[in-house]
Amino acid sequence: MKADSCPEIVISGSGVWIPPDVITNEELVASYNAYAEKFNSDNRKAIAAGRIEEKPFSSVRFIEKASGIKARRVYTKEGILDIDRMCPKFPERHESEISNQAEIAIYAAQKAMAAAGKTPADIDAVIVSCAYTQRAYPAIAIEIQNALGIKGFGFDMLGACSAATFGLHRAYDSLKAGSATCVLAVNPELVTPQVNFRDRDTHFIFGDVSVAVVMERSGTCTSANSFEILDTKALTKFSSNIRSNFGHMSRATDADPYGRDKLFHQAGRKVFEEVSPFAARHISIQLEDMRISPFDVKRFWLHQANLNMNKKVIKHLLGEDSMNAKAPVILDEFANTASAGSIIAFHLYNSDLRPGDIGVICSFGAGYSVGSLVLQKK
Ligand code: CO8
Repeated sequence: MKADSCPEIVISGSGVWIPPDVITNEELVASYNAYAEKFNSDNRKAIAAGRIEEKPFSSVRFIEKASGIKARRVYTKEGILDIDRMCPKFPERHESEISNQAEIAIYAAQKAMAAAGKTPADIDAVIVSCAYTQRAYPAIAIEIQNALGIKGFGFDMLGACSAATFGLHRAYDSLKAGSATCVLAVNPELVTPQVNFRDRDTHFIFGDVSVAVVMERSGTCTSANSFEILDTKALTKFSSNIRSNFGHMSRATDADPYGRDKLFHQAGRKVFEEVSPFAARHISIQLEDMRISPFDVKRFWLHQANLNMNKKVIKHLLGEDSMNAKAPVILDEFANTASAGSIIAFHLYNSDLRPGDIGVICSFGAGYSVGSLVLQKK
C-alpha cells in the first residue's frame, strides 16, 4: 500500500441482520413462571425441609422498569419457552455446512458491503468480534472470508460487551498502519445458547442479532453516507461481576460443562453502579481531550444493556434526567445484544446527521471494558 503518514479513516457502511423470531416479556415470563411453579411443586418437600430454595416468580413489570427491555429477537424460538428444555434448539450442522454464526455474519456483512458500495474483491481483512464464537478454530472470520471470496486475512476476537468497538479499533489500527485497505468488521452475537432461561435474574436480558461495518481509507470511499473516525479510546478494569466460565477446561476439571457458573451470570446491581460512572467518565475525558463539549455532540450511540444505565451516562454528560433524541434506545425491541447494541443504534440512527456533525459510539460492560469512537459525518 502507498505510504501515507496520516490517512483519514472512515466508516463507509453498516448492516444489521435482525432475526425473524421475537419473544415478548409476556411470553418469556409466562414460560419461566410455569417452570418455577412446576419446580416448586415437584420439590415441595425438599423446599419445606430447607434443602432446596424455592424458585421466585418473574414479572413483566419488574423487567420493564428495571431494564427498559420489552422484547428480544432470537435466532430460533424453538426450545426456549419449552419448560422442559429452556434453551434454544439448534440442529447440529455437519462440518461441510456453514456454521450458524458465519451464516448470520454474512447476512449483516452483505448489507454493510452494499451500503458502502463494496464487493468482496475490495475487502482484504475480516474481523469477527463478539461475546462468544461457536468454536475455537478455524476462525469464524476465515469461514466468512472463504464463503464471500475475500482475499487477505481474517481473525476472531472476543471482548464481551466491548467486542464490537474493540474490533473497530483493530480495524482502524490496521488501516492506519497500512496492513489492510478495506476491513469488514462483523459482530454475529449469537448469545441465547448461553442464557440461563431458568434464572429469574437474567432470563430476560439477552437477544441475538448480527451487525457489520465496513471501514476504509477516505481515498477509496465512494459511499454517500460516511463517517470519519476522529478518535478511538479503550479502557479495561478486571471484574468478575459479569462472568461466564464456559470453556475448553471443563473437560479436564471434570466440572459440569452446563453448570450455572458456565452460563452468563452477573451481580447486576453492582455492575449497574460501577459501570455507569466508568463509562460516563470515559466519554467525558475523551471529549475533553479532544476539546469537544458533550453539548456539541449530535448523537451518542450507547451500549444497550439497560435503559437506566444509559440515562445515568447521559445525565453525567448533559445533566439531563431523561433520554432524548441524542441517545437513541433500541434495547426495548432487541434487549441486550452483547456488543452489538451500540452498532445497531448507530446503524438505525445516523442518516439525519449532516456533514460536520459529531457522534460517539460507546460500549461498556463485562471485563469491565469500555470502548469508544468519536465520529464526524463527512
Ligand atoms: N422479576 C421479578 N423480580 C426480579 C427479577 C425478575 N425477573 N429479577 C430480579 N428480581 C428481584 C431481585 O431478586 C431483587 O429482589 P430482592 O430485593 O428481594 O433481593 C429485586 O428484584 C431487585 O433486584 P436488583 O437490585 O438486581 O434489580 P435492578 O434494579 O438492579 O435490575 C438488572 C436488575 C436489570 C439486571 C440491572 O441491575 C442491570 O441491568 N444491571 C446492569 C447489567 C449489565 O449491564 N450487565 C452487563 C451485561 S453483559 C453484556 O452486556 C455483554 C456480555 C456478554 C454477553 C453474554 C450473553 C449471554
